[in-house]
Amino acid sequence: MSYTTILTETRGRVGLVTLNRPQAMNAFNQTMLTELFDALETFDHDENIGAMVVTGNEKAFAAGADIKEMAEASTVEMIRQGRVEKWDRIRGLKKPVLAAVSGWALGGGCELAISCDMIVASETAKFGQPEITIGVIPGAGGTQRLARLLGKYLAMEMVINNRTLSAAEALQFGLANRVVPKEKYLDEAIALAQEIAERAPMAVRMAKDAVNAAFETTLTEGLKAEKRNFYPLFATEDQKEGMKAFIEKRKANWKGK
Ligand code: DAK
Repeated sequence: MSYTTILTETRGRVGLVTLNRPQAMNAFNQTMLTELFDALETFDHDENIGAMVVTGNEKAFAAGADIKEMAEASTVEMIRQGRVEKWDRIRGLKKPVLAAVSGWALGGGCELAISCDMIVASETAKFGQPEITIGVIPGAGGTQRLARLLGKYLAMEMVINNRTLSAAEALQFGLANRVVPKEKYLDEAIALAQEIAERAPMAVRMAKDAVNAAFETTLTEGLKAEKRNFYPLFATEDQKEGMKAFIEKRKANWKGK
């Protein structure tokens, strides 16, 4: 498929999507949003891919929604464009998605990063929700996800008062898995994704789903969700192979079934 606002490539079993509107700090216009989710869904359906990485460039992961595109929009137009539904598409992805973040991750850019399953950040990464400075609030999950990830007070400060987190703060407060020098963040994210992509595919899928259940529900319901994902794995060939390989002291040969 050919895209105009993103680049896609595969590296081993990793599908890489690069946001590519550098002239606008990778601000999301409608086309880029659609292309991003189309590309991720294509990788999600590809058996040769085990994990995805989303990245921007060194200066900007993404500076949020394209303010110039939506400045004159009415409420009705915003609703008709189905923006909320578009953002929901990332929640439907079954395979892990890693964000490789350098520079600005603002507004929808920060919301994209925290919609991913892991974040590898460069030392220059900066996370923020500046919507309040342009008279709106986050619309792609920022208020909810940041409150769950960081707790009420820091989330409140970011959303209400445009507090930006440095990469070091993101790591300290649990908003990044790791922070690495800016020359290495993408390689590091791809290497991590590759490691995950080489694991038993069905187990990875069930594990992702179970962890995500923790953000949706009570402990009791979450534990039920975990059990629902645990037992079916004993119906997979990979469970037999994984345990046999352990006993035979050899590397497992996953089949993805
Ligand atoms: N939109 C459009 N253009 C942008 C942009 C943005 N968000 N961010 C940067 N640009 C453009 C700049 O206008 C400039 O264009 P030219 O003037 O060269 O034509 C170019 O990118 C370079 O930017 P700067 O000259 O400003 O570069 P600096 O290094 O000085 O500053 C910056 C970089 C990222 C700190 C700054 O550009 C900035 O503050 N940008 C705006 C950040 C922001 O406010 N982001 C939040 C946007 S609102 C929804 C879901 C989500 C959303 C909405 C709805 N639904 C589900 C309904 C999300 C909303 C948002 O994200």
